[in-house]
Amino acid sequence: MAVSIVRRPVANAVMLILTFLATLLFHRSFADIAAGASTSEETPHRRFEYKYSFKGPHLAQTDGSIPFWIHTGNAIPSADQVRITPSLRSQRGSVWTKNKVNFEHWEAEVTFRVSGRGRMGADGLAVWFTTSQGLDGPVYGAADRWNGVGVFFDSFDNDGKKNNPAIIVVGNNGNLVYDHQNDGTTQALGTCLRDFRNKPYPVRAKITYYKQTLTVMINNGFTPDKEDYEFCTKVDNMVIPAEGFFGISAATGGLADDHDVLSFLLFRLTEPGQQPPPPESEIPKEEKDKYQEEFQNFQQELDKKKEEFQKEHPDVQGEPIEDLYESVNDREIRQVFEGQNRIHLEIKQLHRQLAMILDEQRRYVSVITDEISKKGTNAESGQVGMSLPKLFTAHNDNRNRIIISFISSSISLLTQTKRFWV
Ligand SMILES: [Ca+2]
Ligand SMILES: [Ca+2]
Repeated sequence: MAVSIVRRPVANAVMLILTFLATLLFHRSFADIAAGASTSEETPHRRFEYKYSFKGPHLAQTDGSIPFWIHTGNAIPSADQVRITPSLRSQRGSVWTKNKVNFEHWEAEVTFRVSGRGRMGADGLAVWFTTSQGLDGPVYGAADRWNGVGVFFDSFDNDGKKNNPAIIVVGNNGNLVYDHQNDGTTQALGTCLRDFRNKPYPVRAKITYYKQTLTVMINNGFTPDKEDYEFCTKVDNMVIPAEGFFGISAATGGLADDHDVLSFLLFRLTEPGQQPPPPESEIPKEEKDKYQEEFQNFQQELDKKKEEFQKEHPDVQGEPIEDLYESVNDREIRQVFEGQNRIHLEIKQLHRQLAMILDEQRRYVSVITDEISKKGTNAESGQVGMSLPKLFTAHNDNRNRIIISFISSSISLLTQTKRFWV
């Protein structure tokens, strides 16, 4: 089945709007009567599908494979992520579900990092739902002329329009050749500009296909809040193949980024009021035995490490072993954050001090100006100021003006500095 956008005639659109308004009015009055009616009626049922998902901390098995997934090209699975491409030139890699997914509605959550030392990176990362696994090819490391949909995280600005990094949705019925030179803009069904490279926290994409609408939500990786999603784009009336493989691919070019995927979680969505189908049948015995063995090995290894740890650190009791270690990425980010926090605190402190100095300087100026003006008035009225400080005698006037001018210019300088720090 091909991807297509259903175009409705204008008359239908008017009817739809009228129907929508009527429904809305009816719904409102109904809601008024049945106050407190649950909104959960509108929320689809969501079930996690482990056979089409992966995540750490034990993502890859000891033989380097990912349960229920295959990986190709330069992809390197490890315990807590899959490096789809390392940051080397001209790399391509991908991961694909072993089996086809045939859910009518679904939601995929992808957590990833695209990181590189360059101000610009390349080429990008793609999330796929296609009728066959695009194991290798020129479209972000996967095959061209795909049948299905691709959501592309395009880092490199091929057409030089300064509109990358960007996220675009491109559908294909198997005939389209991807327009790389224009960053796919001539074929995009939906797009949004988001800089997803080098973020302090992993970036998250939530791709939902529900009732023929594909929605892309993005968590831009600025906060640790996993649910901090923003709307990116939506494609209505989108028909995608009834069955397909999920995949993630990436490629580098002359410029290169690390493209790391920390997790891919798939959920089956079921319309409210409909019974979700029973979970899929048991996994084959062969695979089950393999996972069981893997699990036992892991358990033994863990017990051994716990024992060793407790022998070496008899004073640390009951602390989970995972919490005592951090990955290289975690450590780098923690160090950067600690450094930035210290700088931030220093700047705040400096800002406070500047504000105090400014305040004090302003008070001096106002006192001196007052005294001078008093002195001027006294001089005019012929009263020689016995009460004025010696500083303000006539021969000091010139010096006072110089002091005021000096303090005023300091104030102006300090104000500018303060603005700069803020
Ligand atoms: Ca591009
Ligand atoms: Ca571009």
